[in-house]
Amino acid sequence: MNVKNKTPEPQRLHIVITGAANSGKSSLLNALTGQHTSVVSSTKGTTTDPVKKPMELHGTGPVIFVDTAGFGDSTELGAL
Ligand SMILES: Nc1nc2c(ncn2[C@@H]2O[C@H](COP(=O)(O)OP(=O)(O)O)[C@@H](O)[C@H]2O)c(=O)[nH]1
Ligand SMILES: [Mg+2]
Repeated sequence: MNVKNKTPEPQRLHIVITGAANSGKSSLLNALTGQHTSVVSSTKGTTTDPVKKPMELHGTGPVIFVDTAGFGDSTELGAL
């Protein structure tokens, strides 16, 4: 782990991606990080638990992106 990644999670600016199910939240996270951080699927409810990705933002410093399940998931898994 390099020095930049040593900032503990509570001290990082949290940037949370929220919105309706299937609206492209996970796609946005992957675009922002340039990595396949979160699974993208046309199936609602693919993201269940929050997916966290620590990053260093130029001009901002240590942040953590959080991808969420979102709202309006009417599937059986969403109900859980
Ligand atoms: N047309 C279009 N489809 C998108 C876009 N972003 C994501 N998708 C598609 O929308 C579906 C849901 O994307 P996903 O990122 O998993 O949404 P999430 O449920 O909000 O995380 C997938 O089939 C993606 O390929 C976009 O900007 N345009
Ligand atoms: Mg998702």
